[in-house]
Amino acid sequence: MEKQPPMQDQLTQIEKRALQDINEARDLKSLQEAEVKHLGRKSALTALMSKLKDLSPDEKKKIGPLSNQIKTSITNKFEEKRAQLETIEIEAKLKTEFFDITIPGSAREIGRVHPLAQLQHEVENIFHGMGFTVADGPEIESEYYNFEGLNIPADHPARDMQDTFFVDAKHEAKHGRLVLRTQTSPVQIRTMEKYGAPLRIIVPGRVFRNEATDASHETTFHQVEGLLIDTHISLANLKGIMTEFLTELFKKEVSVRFRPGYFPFVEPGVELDFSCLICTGKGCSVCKRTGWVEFMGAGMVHPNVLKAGGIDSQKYRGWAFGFGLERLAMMRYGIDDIRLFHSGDLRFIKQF
Ligand code: FA5
Repeated sequence: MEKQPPMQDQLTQIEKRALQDINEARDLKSLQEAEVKHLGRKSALTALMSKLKDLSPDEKKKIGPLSNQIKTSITNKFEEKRAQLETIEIEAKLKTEFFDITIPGSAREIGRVHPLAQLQHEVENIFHGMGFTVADGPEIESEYYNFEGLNIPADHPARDMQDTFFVDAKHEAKHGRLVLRTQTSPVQIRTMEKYGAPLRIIVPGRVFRNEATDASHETTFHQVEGLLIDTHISLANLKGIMTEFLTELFKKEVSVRFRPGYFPFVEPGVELDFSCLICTGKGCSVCKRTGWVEFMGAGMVHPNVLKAGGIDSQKYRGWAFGFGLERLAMMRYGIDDIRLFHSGDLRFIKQF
């Protein structure tokens, strides 16, 4: 049988081979294999240590601690190398994998309510608090509801006041041609037909006019219609309601005034102005030095309109109004161009 070198030399050899394998291991898998080979149950080191018990006490004293020291040293080297390889493998993975956990997350943008919608909700809340119901109607409307029912016959010059988009549909509506509604007033007749009197509604909604656009005119904009029908109603009620509404909206004392105005569906018709909030009535560029801001058209509902809505004009009276939501938002937020609202420009929208 071949004579074994002394145990001390065997241990030095074992350590040398183990360190060489550790050095050469290029990945965690080969390192793991080397670890089994050099520290596992079938390793030369384990075999050698199992023979320690057969040694003489003197040799045991020498070889025992030495073998433990070598085992610890090899174990530590494996640990060191494992840590190194793990770092290398993670870095390699991060380079090739799609998901890099070290990149800071991209914040999710939170949307916000459009300024017109915000204002519309406020308007609805205030009127709701005064007993008004929110109603709506179709944006594609018949000529009857948009004009005739509102006391504007086909040959009436008032048709020219609201340039109209006609819908090129083959199907003829029951009440004349189809139009994009030019105002929210057709909903007056629709709600009268549906609910009768008494009635207390507001109608916020989109309307369309075939007009050239500029800083204060859009082809698509929003109106808020108001209609109150009951037995003892006068313009004094309208003045009170609008003073309350504007004071609540602007959180400031606001007064209103009437001027004569013409709309075929009201008699008498008025224009309602409110006191300028910028100069509180003294006169500034916003109110064109008048101290008053033009706000809306209104008036007592014409008996022909009550009749069209199926309401007894001998028993009931009422008033109606209509204002532009964009123009109100412009005053409220100091916006100088109406075209910004529908521009889709996020720099504008994000300011609200
Ligand atoms: C009307 O549309 C009437 N239906 C209002 C009314 C209702 C009167 C009930 C009496 C009784 P007018 O055309 O003035 O009226 O429009 C009402 C408001 O819509 C205006 O005061 C203005 O604020 C807004 N407006 C009108 N045209 C445009 C436009 N091209 N762009 C933006 N806003 C507009």
